[in-house]
Amino acid sequence: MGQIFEGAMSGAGLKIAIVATRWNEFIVERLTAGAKTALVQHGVNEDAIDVAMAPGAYEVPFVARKLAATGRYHGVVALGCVIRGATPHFDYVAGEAASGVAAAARDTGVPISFGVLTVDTIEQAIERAGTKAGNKGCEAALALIETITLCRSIDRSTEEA
Ligand code: INI
Repeated sequence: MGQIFEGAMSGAGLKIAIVATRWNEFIVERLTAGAKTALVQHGVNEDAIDVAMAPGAYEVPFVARKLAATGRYHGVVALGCVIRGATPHFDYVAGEAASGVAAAARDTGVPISFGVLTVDTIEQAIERAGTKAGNKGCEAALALIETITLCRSIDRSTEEA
């Protein structure tokens, strides 16, 4: 049987950056708090978490890429909240946030998790920012730890081979 690679949920020793937006700050500050709590609960030192404030979700990929490219972080958590309005603006901003974050992670080789809410209403945003549908900032932080440690496990097996 082949090998199974898995992440571990330990963030001890990790250095993490969070990029969060000023847009919809009421929601995004809750996502940021959720992400920080999850990271610390899983062993990341509070002093090892840096936060960069981007204007809006459209700028998140650019800032995430910048943080990743410094080489100072094991991973980046991207947080924001795009709420659908009456115009197609939502689709451009939300689309760029999602594809831009994915491209930044691919191009830099640094894991970047996606905790940008894309919702129709403010109520849906509140539900996902620490109320009845959980906290997507927390989920993004956990996904990041899992991805970082999964990559380490793959790297270790390559070194052993
Ligand atoms: N930015 C957001 O983060 N959320 C939104 O809901 C939003 N809306 O609705 O427009 C938004 N727009 C700003 C955008 O992200 C850029 O900051 C702006 O276009 C300047 O580049």
